[in-house]
Amino acid sequence: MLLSRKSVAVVAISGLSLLTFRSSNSVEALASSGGTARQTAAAFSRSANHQVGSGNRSGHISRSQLGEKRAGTNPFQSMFGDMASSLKSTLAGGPGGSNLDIAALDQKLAAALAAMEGGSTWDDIKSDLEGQQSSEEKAFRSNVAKGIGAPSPLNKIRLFDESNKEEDIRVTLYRDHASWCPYCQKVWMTLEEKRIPYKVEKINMRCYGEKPASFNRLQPSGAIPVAIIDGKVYNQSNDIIYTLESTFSTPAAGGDPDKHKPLLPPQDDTELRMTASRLLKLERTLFSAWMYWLTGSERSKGNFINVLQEVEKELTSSKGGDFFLGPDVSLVDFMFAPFLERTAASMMFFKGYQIRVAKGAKTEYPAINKWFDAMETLSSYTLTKSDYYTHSWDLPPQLGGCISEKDGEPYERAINGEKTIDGLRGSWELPLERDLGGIEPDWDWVHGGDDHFANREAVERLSFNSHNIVAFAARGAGSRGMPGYMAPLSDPNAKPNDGVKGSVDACLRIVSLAMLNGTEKYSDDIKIIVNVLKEEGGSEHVENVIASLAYLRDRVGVPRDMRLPAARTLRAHLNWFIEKML
Ligand SMILES: N[C@@H](CCC(=O)N[C@@H](CS)C(=O)NCC(=O)O)C(=O)O
Repeated sequence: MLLSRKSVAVVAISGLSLLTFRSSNSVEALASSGGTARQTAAAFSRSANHQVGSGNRSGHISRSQLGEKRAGTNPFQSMFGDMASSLKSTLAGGPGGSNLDIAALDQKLAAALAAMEGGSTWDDIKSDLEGQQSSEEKAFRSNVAKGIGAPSPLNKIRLFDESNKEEDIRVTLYRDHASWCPYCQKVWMTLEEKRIPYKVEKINMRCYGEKPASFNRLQPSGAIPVAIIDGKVYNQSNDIIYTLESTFSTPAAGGDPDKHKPLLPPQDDTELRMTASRLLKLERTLFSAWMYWLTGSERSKGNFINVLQEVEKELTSSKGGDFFLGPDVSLVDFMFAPFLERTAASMMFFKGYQIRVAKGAKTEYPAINKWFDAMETLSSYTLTKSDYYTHSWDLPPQLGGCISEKDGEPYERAINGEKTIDGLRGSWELPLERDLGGIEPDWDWVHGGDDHFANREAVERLSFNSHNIVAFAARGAGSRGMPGYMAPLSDPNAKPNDGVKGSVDACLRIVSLAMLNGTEKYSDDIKIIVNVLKEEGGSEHVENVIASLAYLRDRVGVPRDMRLPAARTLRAHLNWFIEKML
């Protein structure tokens, strides 16, 4: 039985459509764009050896250690660990193993599903969903394909509105598949905020895959982002951003006032331009201070706090608004955003140091909190925004490891879905605590008074691509791929366990229906399905189904697959089903 317990190497999912990642050799750390930070990043770069099996260098955590660590904190693992013996003894023996008649089991499942009131095929689920969706939600896929309406990480093309034509697009952005790269994020936000039409090419980071030869020819270092603007290749994020700013800086007369809006103060506002340039230096200083503490010891904490307080001071003195340069968002905010976001997530998880708090909670950083609130009013930001869980698992493979301190442990458990901060129950358990118990305030920006939107978003992603998602989840009970990858949640070469697919499909249908109509409504149906799984499948099969659901749950990435509230509700509903099988 292959649980993800030891083999945390698995594959990431893109828009819950499967990617085929390939092997990786080494990777640069989150390199910086200049000054002290460049030296810092280069040092991290050297310490980051992303070959699988590489040892523990400079105190960094090796990939296998990361795997162990994930195993130790994995909510399923702890649940399973606690209950493994009872699972074995209470499950009806059943045929199990290689004698299992999968066709007969799948037939029984199909009969049980067919008997469900209201229908339970994926088509039934889609029409149920459609009956609940707003007109904007209904238009989601067609808008994504056309590149209009609300932005999505799934966009391959972005026109904003139908007045822009595909043949007139002047910019192609190469950014990473998993939406992990902070340098890509700042370019992505700039394009969105300035409403510059663009195309997207998605490229693997080395910690989870290989890059196509065509990309390596364009960018021999392999680093992302790269952009082609009016036929010219730019391969540094800041060069891309400044070229976008200078090339697309005049708002169209009489048209959309945000189109090509300037994101830097006018030339003649020397004072504000000087402030901007001081702040850009501060951003790199913060980056260095963050890197030193994150990948090092508590000795670097004092310096980090000093720099963060300086950022707080700058934001407090910003005139007339909550952004760095006042009431309007600027490039300064976009330079800070990817790093402040990762800083808030990683300092909580690895160090137990809280920067972002829930609304109304006490904080030493009120201006930074207001800045986050202001950023979350922008679709250009919320589009690209990740969650603490995703960051906590994407940073170590990019950096060659992060160092955990004892104070971080309760937060790490909560972010990993293991236990709420009060330790009383699972943090990925229904009903979900708001703001992850005050650790990760992240609901208001998508709430809009409609709490159910997150469930609909998760069901949309599952039902649109259910076939591939089932196959993906079945890797949790399959075999690990060779070669492996530095990113502990990625393994493009993993093989699914075909025998589990029919059962996983059945579970995901119930999970989707429960997200649409409430778990209560399915309390009898879930018993029937679980009974079939246990009686026809036996204990080994049930373990495989559990492993598959847990595998999927742990690999829902934000923003790549869905927004945070949707990811949280999906993770919790998968746990709801898992618990019923234990
Ligand atoms: N100075 C570059 C840094 C870019 C960079 O370090 N990118 C990283 C990802 S965050 C990269 O592409 N690393 C190689 C890889 O992961 O494949 C810029 O500002 O664009």
